[in-house]
Amino acid sequence: MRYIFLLIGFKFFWGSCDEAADAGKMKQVNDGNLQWDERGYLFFCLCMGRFGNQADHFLGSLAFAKDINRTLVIPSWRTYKNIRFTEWFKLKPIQEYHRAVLAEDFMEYLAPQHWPPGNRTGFCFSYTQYPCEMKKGNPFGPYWSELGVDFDNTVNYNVGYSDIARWKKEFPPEKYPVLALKGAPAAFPVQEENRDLQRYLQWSDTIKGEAEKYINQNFPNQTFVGIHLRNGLDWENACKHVDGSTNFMSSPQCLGFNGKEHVTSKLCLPPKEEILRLTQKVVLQTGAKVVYVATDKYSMVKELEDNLQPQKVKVYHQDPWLPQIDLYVLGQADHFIGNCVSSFTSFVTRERNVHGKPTSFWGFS
Ligand SMILES: Nc1nc2c(ncn2[C@@H]2O[C@H](COP(=O)(O)OP(=O)(O)OP(=O)(O)O)[C@@H](O)[C@H]2O)c(=O)[nH]1
Ligand SMILES: *[C@@H]1O[C@H](CO)[C@@H](O)[C@H](O)[C@H]1NC(C)=O
Ligand SMILES: *[C@@H]1O[C@H](CO)[C@@H](O)[C@H](O)[C@H]1NC(C)=O
Ligand SMILES: *[C@@H]1O[C@H](CO)[C@@H](O)[C@H](O)[C@H]1NC(C)=O
Repeated sequence: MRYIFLLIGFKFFWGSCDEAADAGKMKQVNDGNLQWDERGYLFFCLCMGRFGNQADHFLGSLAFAKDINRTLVIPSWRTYKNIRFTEWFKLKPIQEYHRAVLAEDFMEYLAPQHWPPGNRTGFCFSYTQYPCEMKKGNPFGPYWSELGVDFDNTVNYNVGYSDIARWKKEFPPEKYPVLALKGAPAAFPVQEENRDLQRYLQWSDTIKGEAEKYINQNFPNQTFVGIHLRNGLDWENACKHVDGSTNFMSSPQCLGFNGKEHVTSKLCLPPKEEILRLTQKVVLQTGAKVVYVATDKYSMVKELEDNLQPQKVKVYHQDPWLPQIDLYVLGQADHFIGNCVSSFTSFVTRERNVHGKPTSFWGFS
């Protein structure tokens, strides 16, 4: 009975203020609409890396929440502060996949009664009895503090995230209503079988609106090639030692998940000639007159435009205030060329796969 009521509660709410919720302005529910779920909750911090890494972890954790049959407390994204999930993505598609509630709403409407201060247990993955310090370091401390969480005691676990039976047995919801984990219960990079969960990450109207506005003001209705140039100093350093390894960061997205092919420095940090060559090849194939460049550092606009003069191509680069706007535009391109090692690229690749759009990678054929 209780669960039926819960479903009706959500449904009613979706109908009534979905658009406002998408804009991230309105609360997910009004008090009283959100019912406690006796099947328990999964709560954690997306505390590793920047957005690309966090998105990988988010998808694996979403699958895990469903597997252990607990409601997902959707973590805030982490920049230098917590970002409510709905600022960037819609809530409803996630809930179509699995029961979920925003972390901010969980804290406001459910925690005071059902997970009160004084009764909050944190869980750390550990093989030994290493102290479980939930809030030690950045972003762990700020993440929980911004949500108003302090921990009263801790538990160490060494159960793998694929061992669902053991999770259910060792951590039943009757005994542990809220599993608050220090890190995300997921692999990096996201496992092959979870890549398709990307379909439930649908851009908020705010991100969509801003990115579409840029497209419409600059190259409306035109065929365009989107490219991702990951070439900042941190990346140059990361790529120095890749030669010979079979698995490096997000490289399985092009090399495959069984780790047979080798990562090369050309794949990780493609030389300029490779960028000019492949972009021109794709421009000729698609007949595009527009190339859109997203980068963390150097956009190569002049070099690209000079090289594409015979094709009369115009090159755009906006350096948006939010990286998510670049991600959106790259997702819309008629063809995308990305960096196979980058999880930022991987986000775009997965989204494009969901919609059957083609992707190529620098230094890879
Ligand atoms: N706007 C914009 N920012 C980018 C671009 N490429 C990288 N960045 C920034 O750099 C960050 C890179 O970190 P991740 O998103 O985790 O992706 P990654 O390429 O796997 O990099 P590492 O995590 O550093 O290994 C992104 O989140 C952005 O903040 C880009 O094309 N455009
Ligand atoms: C989830 O838990 C509920 C309550 O224990 C149970 O009835 C239901 O079958 C479970 N669902 C799955 C998919 O395990
Ligand atoms: C407090 O925690 C214990 C064990 O973790 C749990 O059994 C109990 O239901 C919790 N009480 C409340 C009010 O959350
Ligand atoms: C782009 O195409 C749409 C529909 O095909 C049309 O409504 C719109 O006016 C076009 N925009 C421009 C700027 O040409």
